[in-house]
Amino acid sequence: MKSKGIFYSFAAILGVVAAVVLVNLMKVDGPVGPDGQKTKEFKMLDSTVENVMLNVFKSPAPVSDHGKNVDRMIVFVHILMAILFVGWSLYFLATLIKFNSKTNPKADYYGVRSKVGTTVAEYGVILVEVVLITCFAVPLWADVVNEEQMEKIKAASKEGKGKGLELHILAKQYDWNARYAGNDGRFEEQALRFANKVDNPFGIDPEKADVDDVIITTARSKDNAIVVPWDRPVALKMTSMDVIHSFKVLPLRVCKDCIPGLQLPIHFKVNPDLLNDKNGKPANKEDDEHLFLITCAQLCGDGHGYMNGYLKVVHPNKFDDWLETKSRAELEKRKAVKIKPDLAANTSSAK
Ligand SMILES: [Cu+2]
Repeated sequence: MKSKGIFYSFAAILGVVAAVVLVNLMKVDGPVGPDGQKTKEFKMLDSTVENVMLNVFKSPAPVSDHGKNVDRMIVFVHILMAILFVGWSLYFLATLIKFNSKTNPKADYYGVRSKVGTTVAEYGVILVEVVLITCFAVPLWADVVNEEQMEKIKAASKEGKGKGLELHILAKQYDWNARYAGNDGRFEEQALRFANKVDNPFGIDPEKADVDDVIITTARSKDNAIVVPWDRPVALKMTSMDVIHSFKVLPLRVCKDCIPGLQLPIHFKVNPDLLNDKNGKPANKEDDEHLFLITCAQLCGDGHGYMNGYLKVVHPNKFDDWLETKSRAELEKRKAVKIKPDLAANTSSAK
């Protein structure tokens, strides 16, 4: 009996390993990734995945490099859940009919004797779930929150050579705020004593004149959107000022919790080849712009449903111009504010 158990356990482990290896063998060479190395991707079933996402789930097409991987996970999990729903429903109905009180007036302590069918079903579900987790979910998660990649993007953002962008996202009831390092490539230090929800959510010293961080507060209007470039890796560092929110931009396939006290990472790259206009034609020329809605994916209070914002995706050159102008304007604005009290003092002393 004991050796039989060991044999089954061994066979189960071997089966799982074989399934994982077989699924991974289906991978073919994909496009070059942000680290300059060729990625591996699953081509099989991709047209089905795309079809289900666009036509059944009515989702917008993904525009980020990792978007396809997220779609695969969504579709595969839904297919598994649909099979389980139908399977368990049929099993439930069969049980109701087979073991009704007319044919079985007395309850049977032992129940079903043969367990082959249910055992095969249960181990089949475990096998599929292990394949989903190891072949799709874990690699995807490791890819979008890859620490090494995050550090590379941050370093590139600091150098300011246009190879990466580090962007800080701050959620609060009920809007989205963002901060860029500005022309000096350096994020100004934050202090809790300066932070307030009205005009200084990031807690920058209001007395400091040499700060050129670009801050977008309440990205609620299209003219005040959070701007990112396409074809450039973007590393987000996200947190919240009050309760848990979740930053979600559906076409980017980015959805990540913003939790008070934590700085959570996620990175993405918008693929210009996936950017189309409303008629499905490529829209990645220098003057093209794409406006995506930011929504909150965590119930965060009575204004949760209205917690929307805008994210604008533009050509990298346009982005560089925008950031430079904004950063310069921010510096000048701060200097002007810093000068004002002195002017006022001079005026009052002249009186
Ligand atoms: Cu919310």
